[in-house]
Amino acid sequence: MSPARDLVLASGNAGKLRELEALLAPLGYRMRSQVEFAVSEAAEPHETFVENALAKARWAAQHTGLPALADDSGIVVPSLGGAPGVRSARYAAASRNARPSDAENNAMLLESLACQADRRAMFVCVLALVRSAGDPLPLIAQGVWAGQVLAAPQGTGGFGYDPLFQPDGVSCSAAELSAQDKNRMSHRGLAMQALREQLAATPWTL
Ligand code: ITT
Repeated sequence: MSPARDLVLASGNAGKLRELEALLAPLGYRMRSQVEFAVSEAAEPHETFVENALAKARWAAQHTGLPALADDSGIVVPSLGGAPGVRSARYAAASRNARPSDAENNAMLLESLACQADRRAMFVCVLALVRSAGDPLPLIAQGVWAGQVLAAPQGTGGFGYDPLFQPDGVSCSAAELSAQDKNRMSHRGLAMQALREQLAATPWTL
């Protein structure tokens, strides 16, 4: 049996890390958080999820010398022109360096939608996997989970905007789903499934 390969998870978000670890467990990597290596937060200056995911993966690979997986994700609301989008983590930020709480971001989203009849939304996740900081062929996978923004938060599970998101075909919020059900349906679960297919198809493994 080959020894487990180390893979750095390029995220400081505890909710994401929990979900990614469960989704990656069957792949047999030894997962190491970038926090273990004291990697600082990467800059996320880009307007697209894919560019930010790649920037975060490269940053973690550069600072650890290991293959790295990053997740850039957020909630996209078409009637708000795509906001909060790539700025989901900092939607309610009063200043450039502020990191609002999930409750503050949720309150801001409800306020933004107060006069909108169209509450359709989608969670988006882009995963970027690099074998090294200079990898010329990163693996990129995307998942989209469609639903609606609820009128008030519901449930205590998950993280981020989960209490406000009712997925299509489900009669509760994402925060009321079990961790297993969320991972099976979610943007992150779908992106991971696509990434697994790419990993299985590439002759250039980690
Ligand atoms: P890292 O960059 O360190 O991974 P982050 O929280 O800054 O952590 P993002 O820039 O990708 O990550 O922002 C993602 C935000 O989108 C996150 O903070 C949540 O507010 C929201 N989000 C993403 N996935 C979510 C999910 O599954 N459920 C609820 N909210 C989610």
